[in-house]
Amino acid sequence: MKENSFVSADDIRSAFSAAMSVMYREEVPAYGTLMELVAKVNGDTLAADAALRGRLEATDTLDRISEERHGAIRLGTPAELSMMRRVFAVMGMYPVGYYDLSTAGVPVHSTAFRPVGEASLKRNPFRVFTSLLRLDLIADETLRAEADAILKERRIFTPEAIELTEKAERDGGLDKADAERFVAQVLETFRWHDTANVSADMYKRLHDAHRLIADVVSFKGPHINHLTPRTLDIDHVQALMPEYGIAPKAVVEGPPTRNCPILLRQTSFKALEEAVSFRDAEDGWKAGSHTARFGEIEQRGIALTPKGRGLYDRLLGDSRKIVRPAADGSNARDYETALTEAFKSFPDSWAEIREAGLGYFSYSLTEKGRQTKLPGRRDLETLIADGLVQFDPIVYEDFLPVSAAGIFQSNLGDGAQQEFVASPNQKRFEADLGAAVLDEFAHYAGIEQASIENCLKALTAAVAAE
Ligand code: OOG
Ligand code: NI
Repeated sequence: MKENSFVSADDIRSAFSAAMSVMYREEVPAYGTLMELVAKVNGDTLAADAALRGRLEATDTLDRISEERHGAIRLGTPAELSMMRRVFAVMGMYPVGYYDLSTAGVPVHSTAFRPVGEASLKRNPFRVFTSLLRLDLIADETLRAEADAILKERRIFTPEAIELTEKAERDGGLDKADAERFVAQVLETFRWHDTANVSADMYKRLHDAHRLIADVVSFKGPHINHLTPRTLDIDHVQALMPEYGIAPKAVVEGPPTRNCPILLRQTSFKALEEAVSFRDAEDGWKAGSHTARFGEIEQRGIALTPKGRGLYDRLLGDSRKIVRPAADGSNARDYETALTEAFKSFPDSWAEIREAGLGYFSYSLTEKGRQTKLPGRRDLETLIADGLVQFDPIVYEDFLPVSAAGIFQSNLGDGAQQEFVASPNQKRFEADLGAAVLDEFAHYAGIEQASIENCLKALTAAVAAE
């Protein structure tokens, strides 16, 4: 096969996220409503803020501003996870970061499959937050063995999806016809099934162990449980949700509203109760319901260094010691006040954030810098002070475990909180995945360092070129 006939991984990912969006809007009409609300608020925000519009025009693709940025699935077995890794690789999505949710009472650990290069992120940043169920955290040994046996029986990938993944691995890509088939076949894995794999009795036992265990074990596949478009004003969308007939979760997860946005803010509408059928003894079906699927929105800010992240975690912890957000929203205002108060000690200008070493920045030459030739290397701070080099925040492309736990919890039904013996287990996760996850901090540090090197090289290369 001619190499130049391959569709790029970025294009396959874009086609996949578009197809998933269409499918999910059909499956969950409230999600379509959320998309409309997001598009409207983004439009209003841009109309009211010419400076923001100008900035986004320069750095983003404005017509795709309201598109999905991520989704999430929950897998049941190591084999499912490692196959999923190979499928996502065909779409240019690689595992970044390790998230242990057991500390927050959710029996899973996770990674985010996402594009990593700047060009790929710009083309389409779609990621999938992918969790693996921790059966080892089910205390009841009989139930654990039963759940394991049920999961081992199911096949979440169509034979054609597996064949096409193998073909892409063998040949180094897929041509147009194969790429289209690949997207359609992989979409099947994410589809909702309203007929369960188990009896109503088994569902109840799994559900009693943890609602999430029931969600993973009871169905034929890892239905996409939410999609998440980008909003330019998360507080506004959160406030407007009720008017649009959708019930928001109690509080926005992550940092408070700030001048200089940091990390990631996210909120969701609560998962819907949906009709499902369970198997009964006579090979018939018994009516029931299941709650799993919702819609979310996100707004991203600067990626923080380990020092910045440490400060973020501490301040978030401090505010939650004062007010723990209740699931029913009764103390939402108090929580917001405590959060805003706590984050007053997090610098709120790019210059201060940079000087304190709290965030990652991308450095580039100013107009003056482009016209300057230097005889030798000078240190970065002098170049900035002399107006030769400027800096822009690097956007955080990953997730936050405390926020993720909040999103999980609000969608598992209020009051479903359970305690587990916390045991982070990255090595085991990576063995199950069949690969190491990329370290997010090292990744951002690498982008920052490369931008500094480019500036220094360009400034001295000007002399060499004389
Ligand atoms: C995943 C929740 C995590 C996020 O945005 O933090 C997540 C799930 O509910 O399966 O998507
Ligand atoms: Ni999410």
